[in-house]
Order: sequence, then C-alpha cells, then structure tokens
Amino acid sequence: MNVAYIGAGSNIPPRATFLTEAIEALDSHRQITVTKISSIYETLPVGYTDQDKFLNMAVEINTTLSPRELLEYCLAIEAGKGRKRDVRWGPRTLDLDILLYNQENIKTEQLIVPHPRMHERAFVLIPLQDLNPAVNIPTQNKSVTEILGELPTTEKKGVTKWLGTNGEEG
Ligand code: GSY
Repeated sequence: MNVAYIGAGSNIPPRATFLTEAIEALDSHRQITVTKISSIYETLPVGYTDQDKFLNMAVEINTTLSPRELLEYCLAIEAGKGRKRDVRWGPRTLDLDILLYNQENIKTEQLIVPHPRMHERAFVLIPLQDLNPAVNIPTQNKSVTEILGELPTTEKKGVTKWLGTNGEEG
C-alpha cells in the first residue's frame, strides 16, 4: 500500500464545494482510501496575485494506484469540475497536486514529486502539517514542520483557517 499526500485548491465559487466534491471523488475510487483530511484555509494568491483568494486544503490517501495512474485520476477529477488550463497561473475551479508519494523522488515529463515548489508555499505546507507534522520532504530532507519554521512570516500570514458559515458560497 502506498501513502500519498494531495493538495487541493480553488478560487472560483463555489470553492468549498469544489474541494469537498474532489475529496469525495478521490475516496470513491476503489483503489484509493482517504485517511486524513486537513482543515480548509483561505489563502492569498501566490504567483499571479491579481486574482481572488483561494481555499486550500490537503488529504492523505492510501492507494494501490501508481503515481502516473493517480495523476491521471486527479486530472480527470479536475476536468469534471470544469478546470480549464488556458492561463498558467490564473484562476481555477479545482487544482489537485500530488505533493508526496511515499518517500519517492519522481521526475517524468508529466509529473514531478515531491511537488517542486511545495517547500516554498505556506498554502501547501500548513494543510500538510495538519495531516502529518513529521512527514519528511525528500528533496529537502526536512520535516514539514522544520520547513515551515524556516518560512518567512509574511508567507504564513497569507494563510488563515477558513470557517464556512451556513449558506456561504465558498
Ligand atoms: O498551485 C496551485 C494553484 N495556485 C495557488 C493556490 O492553490 N493557492 C494560492 N494561495 N495561490 C496559488 N497560486 C497558484 S498558481
């Protein structure tokens, strides 16, 4: 059995619905079990900053899918939520990224794991810390908590726990 961590993000309404439906879709695959779910965070956009705030979260899964098969399934879930890939860093209904797959370093044309920028991004690391603070990021050879401790406070300030209220669009 393989243990993987997947990061999820959305900045087009209904953001929370896109995230929860994505997790349901992951868990509905007969070769995937969602074992842990992080809190949901509202996060300032990183990269292309002239866009709406994101909701971000992460999940831990057990899976018998290969990394390639898992990527294909994540892409199919994104496509099912109307994800278009016209603007590279632009707004998106749903983004699913394989952050870690066991402790493997994977580099193919389609997939790089650990996700190459995850160690710089508080919107990835903070939800991941909810799931497993001690998990090692193989490219850095440090735990998620250690890496977060070294991240500038300004990065972390852009990430706040999101508490959806009844009827909120998300
Ligand atoms: O990398 C995923 C898409 N993305 C995000 C995101 O999910 N959250 C935040 N806060 N900024 C982002 N910029 C991009 S691109």
